[in-house]
Formats: sequence, C-alpha cells, structure tokens
Amino acid sequence: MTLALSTMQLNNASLANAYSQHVGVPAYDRSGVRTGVLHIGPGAFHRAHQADYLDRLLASDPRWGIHGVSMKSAALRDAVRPQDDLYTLAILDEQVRYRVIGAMTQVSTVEDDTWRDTFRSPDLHLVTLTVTEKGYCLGADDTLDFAHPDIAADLPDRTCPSSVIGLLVEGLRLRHAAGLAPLTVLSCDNLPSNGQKLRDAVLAFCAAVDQELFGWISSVIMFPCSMVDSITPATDDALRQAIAAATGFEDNWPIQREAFTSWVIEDRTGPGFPDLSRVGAIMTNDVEAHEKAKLRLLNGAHSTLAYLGLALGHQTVSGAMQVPALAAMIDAMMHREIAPGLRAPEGLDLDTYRHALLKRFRNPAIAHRLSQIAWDGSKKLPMRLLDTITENLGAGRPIDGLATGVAAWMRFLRRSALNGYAITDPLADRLIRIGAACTDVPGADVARFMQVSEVFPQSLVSQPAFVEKTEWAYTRIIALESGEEQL
Ligand code: CS2
Repeated sequence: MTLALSTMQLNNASLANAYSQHVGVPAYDRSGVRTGVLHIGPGAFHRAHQADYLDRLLASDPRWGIHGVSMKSAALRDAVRPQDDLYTLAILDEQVRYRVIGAMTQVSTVEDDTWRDTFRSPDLHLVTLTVTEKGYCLGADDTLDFAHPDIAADLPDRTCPSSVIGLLVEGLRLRHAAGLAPLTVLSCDNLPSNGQKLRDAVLAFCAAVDQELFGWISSVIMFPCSMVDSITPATDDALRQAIAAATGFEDNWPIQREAFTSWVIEDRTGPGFPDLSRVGAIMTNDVEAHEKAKLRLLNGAHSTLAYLGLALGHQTVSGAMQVPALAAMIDAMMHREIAPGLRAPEGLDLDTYRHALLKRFRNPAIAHRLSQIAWDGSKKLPMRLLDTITENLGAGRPIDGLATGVAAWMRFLRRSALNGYAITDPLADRLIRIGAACTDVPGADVARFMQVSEVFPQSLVSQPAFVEKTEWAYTRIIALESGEEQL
C-alpha cells in the first residue's frame, strides 16, 4: 500500500492539523470523555453505526465514550492504538464526507482483561453488542446451545471467556459483586427479537452456574430489542488511499458506510441510559415491526441478491442491480412475497421503504461485495427467507423469489466446493462436503442440503410445495450459470 507522502499519522496531536475542510473532527475535548459504554465486537458495523451516534452525543455530553472489546483478534486494537483509538468514517454519498470519530476511549481484547475494570466502573451504563448471528451460540431452536464449544469452555471457567455469553455473565457478576447500579444490555445484531434472545441465553447460562446472579439479572437487567441499519462495505486499501488524499490522515483502519442510518430501540431501558433520541435514534414500544420489515425486506433481498448475483458473475450489490431482470425479480419478491406478511410500524410506509431500499442497493458510490453478504448463510437464511416462506405457504402466498434465494445459496455452496473456494460459515466444513457430494441433479442435490436440520426445520422440508419450488429454482440457476438461459 502506498500513501501520499504528505500524509500524517492520525492521532490526538495531529487532529489539530487536519488540512481539509472536508473532514469533521471531534467537537469535544477527548481528555474529558468518560467511558459509559462497553461494546462487544467493535467491527466495521459498530464503528460505522453506534459509535457514530455516540460520537455525536459526546458533543454535548461527555459520559458516552466507548470501550470496545474484541472477542478474539487483537488486530483492531493494534491498528488503532498508535492513533489514540481515533479512526475516520467515510460517509458515501454523492459527495463523500469524512468524520474522525473520537468516541472510542479504549480498544482491547478479552485476554487483556481491562473489560473487568470497565464492568466495575460506576461510569458504565450501557453494554452493546455486534457479534453477528453466530456470536449468540444459539441452537436451531434459538435457545443457548450448551454443546457449543465456546459455551462448554466457559461454563466451568470464565477466567478468559471464549463466548460473548460467558463474557457478559462474568461482567455482570463483577458489577453485582461491586454493588453497582444495574445497566442496559443492548443487542445490535440482525436477529429477530435480539434482546429477548440475548436475555434468554444469558439467563440459561446463569441458571447453570450461579443462582444468585440469575436472580439479580432476571430482576434488574434490561435487555431491550433494537433494529440497526446502515450498509457498511468492508474496509479496503482504496478507502485508506481516498482518506489519505482527502483528509491528509494516514489511518490504519478507517470505516465506510452509506449516508442512510437508522437505530430503533425498544423503550424499555435501564437506569442511566443515554439520550440517544437526541442524535436520531428512535425509541419505541414497537421494535418488532421495524425489525421484521428490515430483516425480511432489506436483509432477505440482500442475501438473495448475493447468491443469485454471484451465480451470474457479479461482484457487488450495485453491479447486480444493474441487471434489469435481476432488479425486477428482487422488487417483485419484496412486493409480492415479503411485504404482504408485514405489519407497517407507525411512521413507515412499506411501499416507500421498498423503493428506498432499491435506491440504496443501486447506490453506485458503494462497492458492497456480494461475497461479504454471502457469509454465514446457514445462520442468516432461516430468519431472512425461511420464516417468510413458512408463513407464505400457510397463507397461500407465492414463494418463487424466496425459493430462488434458497436455491441460489445451495448453488453457491456447490460451486464453492467444486472450485475449492473457502466459505465463512459456522457449518462450513459440512456444507462444503455436501456441495462436493452433489451431482447437479436438482432433486438429489436439494434433498442433500435440506437434510441440514440447523437450517431447514422438518415442518418446512416436509412441505412438497417448498421442495418442488426449490428444485425448480435450482434447475433454473444451473441454466443461468451456464448461460443456457437468461434471467
Ligand atoms: C448484509 C447486512 O452482510 C449482510 O448480511 O445484509 O450487513 C446489511 O448490509 C445491514 O444489515 C444493513 O443494515
């Protein structure tokens, strides 16, 4: 990577020398910032989304600095330490805007152990999480999977927790032992009823290890649900170079996102919760409707676009959306198959939302890689597509587009196995083995994949309409891949 010679390392000292008026810098004195938030999983999404809201709140309230804790990797800690935990956020709009975010007061790993002190600090009021679907260690029935290796490791010993659930239980134990006030634990992952699922998992773990703590957590710790939204493509060297050129800062780990951002939080928070409504978050009693609309329309369309777009040889969401037939198919799926099963939350018109989504997907300023969205399909498909399919079959609604998304995932696994491509998925080894055993005979291949009970519930695979439609779509995608048929 080569950067322009005139760049300077981003850090507290160099902030004053920002040479471009296009870069916003923290509008507050960082030395006075306290750590009111501990965030587990400070990846790209957190740093582009929640950290941005908190950074804006810090402009008028110094209590909301963030201690980010990475579960395994030290890469982020080591990248941002020389830059005083500052980083640049690129907001990709017609005109790209840059802001240096100063909200992180510390980035550490679980092994560093400093999270223990933060849990024991009276300044802490909020614990947030973005650990992706698989980070919750849930089984197919959405309850805590006690056989998960990380959970099995943490049950007897939480000296250095391997799981998010073990870490939370230990942190809350320390807080309780210190006699401090309760706090709020806020899941910010794309899971339906994320707060409820997190609470159930924490309590199931606690019931097995500490009855007294179970009582305290179940009676005073709030786990509101939330819906988070902003498209956040992965960081690449092109971003680092664009930032160096536009701002003059050399930044080891900048972040980019689209201009649109939304955070809807269940109005059931614990004491001392930050007033995030001042910086645009929506507090409501009806997160469920927001979350369902987002998960099924946006994420459901994203996953379908990813697997189908890859089958057609595309690399990015906006590239795939340039194929009129593909864009039309995604629109029809949202309009005819997904939206009819949704209840619009107050203030959201589903047609307007759908059109806005199509526009966001088309945004040429964003190179959102389909392969990034294709990660962890075994965890994403059930809530993004299969729940809707189940409901549609019951209600007599069509499932053509949804089943195409499912079949496209199967073909993605088949091609990955054939070409020797590694995939990222908690079931990767098994899925690749199934892909390798396939013979491109639709009925047999689809049956093989449908045996993965962690993904496909028996109640669904026993429905001929689902199996037949998936086989139909699978056959069609084979023809599309070879160019024999056009979409
Ligand atoms: C995407 C999401 O990678 C994925 O699976 O569907 O990260 C999506 O970009 C966000 O949920 C948008 O808010």
